[in-house]
Amino acid sequence: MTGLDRAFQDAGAAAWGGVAYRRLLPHMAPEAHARAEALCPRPAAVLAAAFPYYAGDRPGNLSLYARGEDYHRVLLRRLAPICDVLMEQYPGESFVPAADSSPLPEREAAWLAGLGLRGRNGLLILPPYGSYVFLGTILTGAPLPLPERPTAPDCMGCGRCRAACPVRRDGAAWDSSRCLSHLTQKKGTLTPAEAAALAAHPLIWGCDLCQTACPYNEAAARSPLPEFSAGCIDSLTPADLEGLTNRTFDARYGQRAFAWRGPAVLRRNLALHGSPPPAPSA
Ligand code: B12
Ligand code: SF4
Ligand code: SF4
Repeated sequence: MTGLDRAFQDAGAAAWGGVAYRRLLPHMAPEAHARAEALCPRPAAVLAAAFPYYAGDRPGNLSLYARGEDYHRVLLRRLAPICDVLMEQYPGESFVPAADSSPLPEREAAWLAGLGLRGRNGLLILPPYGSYVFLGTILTGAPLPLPERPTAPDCMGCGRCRAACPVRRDGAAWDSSRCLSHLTQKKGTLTPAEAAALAAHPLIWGCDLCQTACPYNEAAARSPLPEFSAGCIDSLTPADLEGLTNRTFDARYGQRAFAWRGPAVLRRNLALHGSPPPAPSA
C-alpha cells in the first residue's frame, strides 16, 4: 500500500485514482477550464475519490443523498489531510480539494481514473456501494505519478433507470432542466407543468428514482462514514419549518445538503407535495 493509498483509506474513501488533467479537457467548456486554471495555475492532474453515503432506505420525503451532513462540507474536511500529505511531499505546489461546486467534470474524472462503472442513469457506480457515492477531487499542478488503473466497463445496460424516470427516456435528448432533482431545487415560481411534476413526485428534495431502480443498488452496502450514517433527517414536515426565518433555518439546518436554497423552496415543495409519508414504525 502506498502512502496515498493509506491517506485516502484514512479519509474514508472507498476508492481513489488519478487522471491527467488534459484528458478532462474534452469534457470541459472553456469557462470551466478558465475557472480550473484560476484555482490552480498549470493544472496537470486530478485525483478523484468516492465516498459512500447509503444509510438504508427508510421512508422519507428527502432524497437519500441529503439525509446526512452536507456532503460538500464532509468531503472537503476529509480531503484536507490528503492535501496536507501531498503538500509535504511537493512543497510549493498547490492541491485544491473540491466536491460538487467545482469546474471539474467529476463523474468523468472518477470514471477515467478507474473508480467505477459508467451508469446509464448518468452516475458513477462503485460496487458494492452502487451509485450511492459522492465524488471528491484534488486538482494539482504537481508532477504526480498517477496510479494506472483501467477504466471499468459501462453498467449492464438493463434500462430500468430510464424506465423509472418520468423525464429521461431512451432516444430522447437528456434535458437536465426537466430533472425532478433540479426542479426540487429550483427557486421562484414553477410553471404549471413543473408544479404538476413535483406534486406527483414522492420527494420534496432531490430524486432517487433512477437509482432505486438500478440493480447495482439493490443490496447496496451501507456507508461506514458516521456523517452520512448517523443523525440522518429522513423527512421534513411543515411544522419543522414553521416560524423559521432564513437565519433560524440556517442555524437549525445549515449543515444539511437540502438547506442551500433556504426554507421558501422547501415550503413550496411541501405545499405541492401534500402531507409527508408517515414516520416509520419503531
Ligand atoms: C449540475 C449537476 C446536477 C444537475 C444536472 C445533472 C446532470 N446529469 O448533469 C441536477 C440538479 C439535475 C443534478 C441531479 C443529481 N445529481 Co448532480 N451534479 C451536478 C454537477 C454539479 C455538474 C454535472 C454536469 O456538469 N453536468 C453537465 C452535463 C453535460 O452532463 P450530462 O448531460 O448528465 O452527461 C454528459 C456526461 O456526463 C456523459 N455521461 C452521461 N452519463 C454518464 C455517467 C458517467 C459515470 C460518466 C463518467 C459520464 C456520463 O454524457 C453526457 C454528455 O457529455 C455534478 C458535480 C460536478 N462538478 O461534476 C453533480 C453530480 C453529478 N451530482 C451528483 C448527484 C448525487 C446527483 C443526484 C443523484 C442527486 C439526487 N439524488 O437528487 C441527481 C442525479 C441526476 C442524474 N441522474 O444525473 C453526484 C453524482 C455521484 C455519482 N455517483 O456519480 C455529483 C458528481 C456530485 C458529487 N460530487 O458527488 N446534478
Ligand atoms: S433524478 Fe429523477 S428525474 Fe432526474 S434523471 Fe433520475 S429519475 Fe429522472
Ligand atoms: S438501471 Fe440498468 S441501465 Fe440504469 S444504470 Fe443501473 S444497470 Fe445501468
